[in-house]
Amino acid sequence: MPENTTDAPQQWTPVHGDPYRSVPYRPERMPAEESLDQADRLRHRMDGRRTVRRFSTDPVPEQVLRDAIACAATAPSGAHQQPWTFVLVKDPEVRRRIREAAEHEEKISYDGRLGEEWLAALRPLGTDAVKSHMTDAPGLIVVFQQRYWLGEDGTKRKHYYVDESVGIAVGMLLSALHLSGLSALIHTPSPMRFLREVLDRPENEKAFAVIPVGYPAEDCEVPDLVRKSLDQVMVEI
Ligand code: IYR
Repeated sequence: MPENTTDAPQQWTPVHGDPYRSVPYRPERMPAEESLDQADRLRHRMDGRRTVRRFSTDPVPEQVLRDAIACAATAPSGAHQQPWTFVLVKDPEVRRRIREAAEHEEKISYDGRLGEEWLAALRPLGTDAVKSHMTDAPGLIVVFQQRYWLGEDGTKRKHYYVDESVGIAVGMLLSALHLSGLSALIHTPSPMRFLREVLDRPENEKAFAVIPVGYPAEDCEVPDLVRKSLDQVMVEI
């Protein structure tokens, strides 16, 4: 890698910062005891996360949502292209329009588009086409993938590993929200084209997920699910 940008190839710009220059990275080494303790506590806190479909309308501190989005935006990404946009939807009218359009698509899906096998897999979750969480939950975050970079003059440049990058970022967002005391639902209305129109996003962006955020309703219940044990999901060789 060249040490400075002068003769560095620039073909995939724009970049943020100067990845051709390296800077020291010396995070303080955490003592093993503390590491074990942190990991064990984190594991249990994360295990307490549940997807919530019934939300209280109580407001959440908006800054928590911004901070969680800032956490998500620290995710690693292909070629550090950071191919994501997080839209924090506050306007109740816009939320109402998103709900209406999502319910329209979901109704078609639940009425048969998903197919019998998929509908059977969803049945135990009790989901249906009614998406009241989109207007009940006080926060709504819509995540878009930037499928490619689009310059102001219309120039397009390929983005790499977009699904992986945005998937990781959304995982970090859900973790940050949970660890900040909020509950969320990851919702993937399909097809999602309407979101680009309703939220007036550019042509290079494709909706990835709609995430209502808030506190569980007082009478909220969740399915009695059991997670796979570590033995079932991990192989050590
Ligand atoms: N997108 C639909 C259906 C749905 C699909 C899966 I996979 C789920 O885990 C839950 C729901 C909906 O949001 O209702």
